[in-house]
Amino acid sequence: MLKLYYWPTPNGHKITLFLEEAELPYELVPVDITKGDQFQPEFLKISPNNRMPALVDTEPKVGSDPISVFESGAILEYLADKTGKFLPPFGDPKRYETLQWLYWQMGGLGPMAGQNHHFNRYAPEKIAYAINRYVKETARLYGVLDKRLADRDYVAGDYSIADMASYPWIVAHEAQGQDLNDFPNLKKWFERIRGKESVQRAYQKGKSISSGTSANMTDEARRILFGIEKPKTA
Ligand SMILES: N[C@@H](CCC(=O)N[C@@H](CS)C(=O)NCC(=O)O)C(=O)O
Repeated sequence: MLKLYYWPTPNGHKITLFLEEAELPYELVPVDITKGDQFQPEFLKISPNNRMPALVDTEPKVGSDPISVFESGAILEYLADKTGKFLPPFGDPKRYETLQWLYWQMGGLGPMAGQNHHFNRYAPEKIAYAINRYVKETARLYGVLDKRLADRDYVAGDYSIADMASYPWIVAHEAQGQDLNDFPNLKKWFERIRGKESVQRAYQKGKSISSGTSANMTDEARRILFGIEKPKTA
């Protein structure tokens, strides 16, 4: 059985996109990061960085001990290798084309768009320099993806883990201060992926776990996630 430790955020959605597209059976284990579940000792044993998603495979292909994996990019790669889907095999040049875009997302688009969300939505003060920095950097990265998609339907040829990693971060484009009309190839790609039934199912699964949006985060959640203390009332 595949147990996915999950909360419906962009990094969580990446993995349900894979599981739904591959039609694999899995169990969702909610990790409510707004309540501090990510700091529970049992969870830290499989995800020492106190972040979700994390995956436990109780029936690995090799050996009999369960395998646990944290970091969404590593989880996507694990699932691709386990199933032989959405990532070409070892030695195939297409594998490295796919992986370079996966790591581009992990090291670039994800962290930059994450900081964009933070300074635009959650930071207790609106710091113009930080907001501009991350909105501009997000726009630059959207531009890179747009250019890449000029002559192909998906980031690395066929629909792959590289697309699954980037798509959830484009979903929140408005909150990131981006207009998809400025990125026509990216917009077509976005609509192509949004139209997939597996993608609809993945996002529905997310809603069944939590319908809350990050826009209405409580003060307690801000404290847990960002160490932001409740503003003192006079
Ligand atoms: N690089 C990690 C990032 C994971 C991550 O940042 N997860 C967030 C939610 S999107 C989280 O669990 N946050 C909990 C916390 O900050 O305490 C990955 O891609 O898996």
